[in-house]
Amino acid sequence: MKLYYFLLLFSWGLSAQINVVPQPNEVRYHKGTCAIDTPITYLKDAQIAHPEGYQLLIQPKKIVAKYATEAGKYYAEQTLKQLVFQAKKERKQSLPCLTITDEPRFAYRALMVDPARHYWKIDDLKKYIDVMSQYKFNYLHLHLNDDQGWRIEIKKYPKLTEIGSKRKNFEGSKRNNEGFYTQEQMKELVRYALERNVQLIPEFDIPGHNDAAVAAYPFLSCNDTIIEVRTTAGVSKNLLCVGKESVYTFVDDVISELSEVFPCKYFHIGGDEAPLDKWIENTEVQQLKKKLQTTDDQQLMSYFFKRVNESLVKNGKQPLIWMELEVPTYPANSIMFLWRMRTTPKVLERALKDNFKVICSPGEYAYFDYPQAKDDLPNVGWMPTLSLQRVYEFNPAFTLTTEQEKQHILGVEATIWGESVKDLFRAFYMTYPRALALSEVGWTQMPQRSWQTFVDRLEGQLSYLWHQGVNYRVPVELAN
Ligand code: TNX
Repeated sequence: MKLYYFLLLFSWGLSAQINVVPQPNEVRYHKGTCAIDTPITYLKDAQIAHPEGYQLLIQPKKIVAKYATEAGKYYAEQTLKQLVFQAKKERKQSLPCLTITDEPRFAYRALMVDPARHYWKIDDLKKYIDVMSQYKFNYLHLHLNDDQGWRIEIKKYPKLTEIGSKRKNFEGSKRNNEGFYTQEQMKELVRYALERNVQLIPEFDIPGHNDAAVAAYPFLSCNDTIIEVRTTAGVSKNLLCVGKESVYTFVDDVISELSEVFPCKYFHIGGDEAPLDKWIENTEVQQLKKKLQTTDDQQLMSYFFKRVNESLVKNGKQPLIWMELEVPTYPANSIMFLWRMRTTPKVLERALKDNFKVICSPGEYAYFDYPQAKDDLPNVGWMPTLSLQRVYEFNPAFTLTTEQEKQHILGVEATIWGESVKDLFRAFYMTYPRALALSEVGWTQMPQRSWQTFVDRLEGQLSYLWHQGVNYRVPVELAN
């Protein structure tokens, strides 16, 4: 024990630890310091094997950033910016000499926002991207439609936005109940994000969560149901109808238009929380079941996604899906989201058996719409608490042991569901500091991760956010 303290003090005295989030995977400290206005030499270097990898060399008279692609260059800059901020905060004129050799643990590191539940202005999405990209997140998943709103222009179906983007007050609140993005605005946002190494992934959530689309075009539902855009949270039964050819034409049209707007190869098609009641009682669906020679209603979901996937493949896209364990099969090229609480072992077992890749977004670690402490916001009765420490403890490899098994994990994503996230101010509050922990979950190898050093770096990072005008929750429980 004593030796441990001695070593700790000794190493602290030798070189104060740098404060970078996510923690770089290799840091070697050298003697000496380097003035913070020293010019930077940028070197494209084929030796850097990982497309997002970089090397940052800080030497007494020069700073060199080496990278293989623009992504690596951007990340070298983000690391350096944090080092300079830390030095200035500590009122130092110099940086410690060191060599950082860094690359991500996972290829996919994402956040999801939900402008369907509460509309976000484009400028707010830009601000959100600015901040996340500093922490080396490389995908922003946009949940663009839900029962409570349709948010993207589709030229062939103008009522989606004329009708579907407006609703009465949501659970009594008057805030951000209306709005949508034109395709031109979204294309500009795509470019803006790419400059920060963030790819935008559209989500067209089907067949469930579609009250807004059905309100605009009743033919999309099984019984041509007349409804309004939903004004409460919860799960709706007005699914897009699996038994109508006109639905597949609609889906194909929407996918084709969105594929033009979003160049990313990934395309999220939802798949969550689809109660089949209205399918089961519909005569057209019953005929379809006969044709498919099945008595299992969930085979209808498999059939639906098989058809939808034809549109995706045609447009050069690969499906991302909120996996539901009761759905017997999904298209072979799908990437499945692990999201429901208490389903991790079963989803992993199926990933190994059916050989699909997984994005880990489990409720236990990655639902950032949940409060960060007991009695904190949002005060919604059913939500469990998701603390900063718990997010930090997340290891997306779970129980997988061999390298071959671990290959199934593509990465991580936190979801900021929008029912109680009414604006950017609240979204930042829910996201930070938990996204700092998640950035390390996605980027840093396990041996380099430590809750204790994360806590030590937290104050400096919160100050970095503060200087950018970013709202966050102060983790008061760590103050003792
Ligand atoms: C479930 S998670 C949903 C969302 C809600 C969320 C609230 C998922 C794929 N579906 O529609 O916003 O719970 O936590």
